[in-house]
Amino acid sequence: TYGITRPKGYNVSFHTNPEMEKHHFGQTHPMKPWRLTLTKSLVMSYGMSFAMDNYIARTATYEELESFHSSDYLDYLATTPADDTPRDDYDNPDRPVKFNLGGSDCPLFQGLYDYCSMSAGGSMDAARKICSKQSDIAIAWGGGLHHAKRSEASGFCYINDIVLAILQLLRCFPRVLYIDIDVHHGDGVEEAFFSTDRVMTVSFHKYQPDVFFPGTGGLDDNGPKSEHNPGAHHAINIPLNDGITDEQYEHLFRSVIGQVNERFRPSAIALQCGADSLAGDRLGRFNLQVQGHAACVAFCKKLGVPMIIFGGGGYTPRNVARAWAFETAIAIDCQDRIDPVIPAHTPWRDHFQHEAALFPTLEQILGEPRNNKNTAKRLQEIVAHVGEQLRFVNI
Ligand code: TV1
Ligand code: CA
Ligand code: ZN
Repeated sequence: TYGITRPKGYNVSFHTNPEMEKHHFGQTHPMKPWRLTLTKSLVMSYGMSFAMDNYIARTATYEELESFHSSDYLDYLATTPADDTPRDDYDNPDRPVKFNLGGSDCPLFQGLYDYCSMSAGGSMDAARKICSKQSDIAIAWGGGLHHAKRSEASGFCYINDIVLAILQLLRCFPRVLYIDIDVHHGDGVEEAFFSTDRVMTVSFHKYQPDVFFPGTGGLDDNGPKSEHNPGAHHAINIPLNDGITDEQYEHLFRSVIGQVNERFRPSAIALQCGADSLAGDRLGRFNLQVQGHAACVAFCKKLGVPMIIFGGGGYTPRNVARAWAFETAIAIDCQDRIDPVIPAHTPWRDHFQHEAALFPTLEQILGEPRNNKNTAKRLQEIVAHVGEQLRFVNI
């Protein structure tokens, strides 16, 4: 291995469930749970596991899921056949679409309920390790499913593991900052905490209503401004155009999160690291490299508050794995000690054969660059708007 040792003075935990990775949304569906297998194979072959506490995630119980979701919805979700049931028992095209379950984005597949409970279990375990102070950073790459609503599936998300994890954090921390760098708007998490001032949500995303999913998250959407809503001004949205670069994104992230941190003083951070904001993503439209994406993780870590790191979107599996493995390295502070060449014994190594090197080198670019439609002027306006919103936030 690379002589990777435990970071000094703090503890990182890594929450996975190998059973989760075996599920399929369908042949052509962009969400590929096996990207988690690729990620873990990199993390393990670099020897990073020795520097963390590794846990197999529990499956979340029905009662735990009920802390956010309605029982009507959960009961319907639970009618999907278990992992060991033969396929044609449920694959019925005449089945009505209820709770947005069964369409092309959120298909009903075999073992769906188990898959959801595993994703949620990992995120809730991560939250509990943070609450008990056994971990300072807890990593749950199988979570981050930010679109799920109380009684509705949406955008490949069925159970909102992030909301469930933040509800756990709120038992032990006065204020939680949620940050979302997935290319899509974190609408489900934002909505769940619309009426509390104990959670501030900040999502960076591509914004182009009627064209790009989910179409919400404009600059002026800062939470319902009804008269007695303590949650007003506690939703921050950073709407972006195609092709944003590392340089612009990092600058924006530092300015926005720097200001938010000063004003809101979070006692814990929940960071959704959707990797569909990387260049070359099958669904995303940005030009971020692993460096730019990972710089967000490094910046949050430096704020020095306990943090959960979730996965999320990410539809070019080899890039997802590279980013999440590198971000795991940042969590344990070994990113400078890792050889850029992929270890020969890495399982699934073939998936990375097109890369000269695994870890970021300067000349290494992910995907064809997209035309950059973000002007410096617009990005300045965004930072100024965030400053104005934060003047309403008093802790
Ligand atoms: C099956 C097969 C489903 C191929 C879905 C892309 C597919 C998409 C598919 C797809 C696809 C979306 C919409 C349109 C809403 C619909 C995990 C009015 C090639 C967190 C979810 C994006 C992103 C949903 C999830 C979006 C996340 N884009 N091929 N579906 N209808 N849905 O636009 O934020 O990353 O695209
Ligand atoms: Ca986002
Ligand atoms: Zn996404």
